[in-house]
Amino acid sequence: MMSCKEMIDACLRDCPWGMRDTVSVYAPANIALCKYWGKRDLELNLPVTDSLSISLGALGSHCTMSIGDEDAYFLDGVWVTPEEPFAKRLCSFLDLFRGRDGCHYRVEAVNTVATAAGFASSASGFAAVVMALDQLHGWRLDARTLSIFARMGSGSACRSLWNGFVHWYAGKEEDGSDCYAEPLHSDWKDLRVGLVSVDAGPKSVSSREAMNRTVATSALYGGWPQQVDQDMATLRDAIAARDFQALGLCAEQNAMAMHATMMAARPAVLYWQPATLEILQAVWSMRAEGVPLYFTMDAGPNVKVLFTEDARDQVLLKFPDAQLANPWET
Ligand code: 2P0
Repeated sequence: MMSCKEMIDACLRDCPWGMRDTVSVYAPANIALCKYWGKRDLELNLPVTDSLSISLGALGSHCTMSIGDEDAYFLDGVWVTPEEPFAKRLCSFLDLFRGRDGCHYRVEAVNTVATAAGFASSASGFAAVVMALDQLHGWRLDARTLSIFARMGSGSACRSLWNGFVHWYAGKEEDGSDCYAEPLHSDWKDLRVGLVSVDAGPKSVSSREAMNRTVATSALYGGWPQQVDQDMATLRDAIAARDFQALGLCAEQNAMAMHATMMAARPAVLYWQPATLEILQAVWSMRAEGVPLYFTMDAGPNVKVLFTEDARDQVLLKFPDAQLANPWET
């Protein structure tokens, strides 16, 4: 079994090793329409199944990175102490890249996605760090390799290198060399995502822990890979045909199926709060009244709604505090 470090060293063997002063990059956050839920390799973040996401355009992570005398990390303008979990996780990720001389990095990350509203995205953060490293050192890696590197920071980060729809292939190789994401060509410009916040607080169970516990203990996990195969095909067809009803319904059902697997874990993982359920029911009521609106949910109590631009006013009337994203906005 190959480690992250061995894989990265192999990819960088023939690359130049420059040292630009400072670089600034941006990566969008992404929301899965067909979820990544379960790993076949915990170190390399290799998933059990494919997944498919939509990016959040201008909602994501700006990252300014430079070479320094020692590591220093700032999140939304605030210095992050080395003891904080965020700093530890970022530091061990950067350890994979420091080169022979063991250089140090100053990282300033600013999230435009509402971190304080519980939408903090490790996906856009790790994607931005990988893009910044590539530019800082002048590696000029292809997008596939950048996606593989981002995946090692956080699985869903491999989908955060592009706008629009992105397909992450689970692959079959033990070293993960065929496990990367790719954009899906689509010109569906009026599609929108709204982030509806329920709880800004930290989660009681991390998504990583919830995923691993579900795979290890949930009697319902066995049916998940087959469901994903069907949903991936449905979503790809819906995107090709620009069939919003098919896309929305499939995304909604996929999210519910994922939550069902974790509720059957032992001990159970239940992220929903009373307000979460109220939002789901509000979406169903609006749909019954003829508004084409669907939801998806990740490992947390917040809800994401899917709609097209013509329903914008109705969405904002119902969810005035929703943060809206245009997946193709740069
Ligand atoms: C997703 N989630 O597809 C799924 C759906 C949450 C629910 O990817 O352990 O932070 O870093 O690979 O990417 C969140 O899990 O997990 C996630 P790691 P990650 O968006």
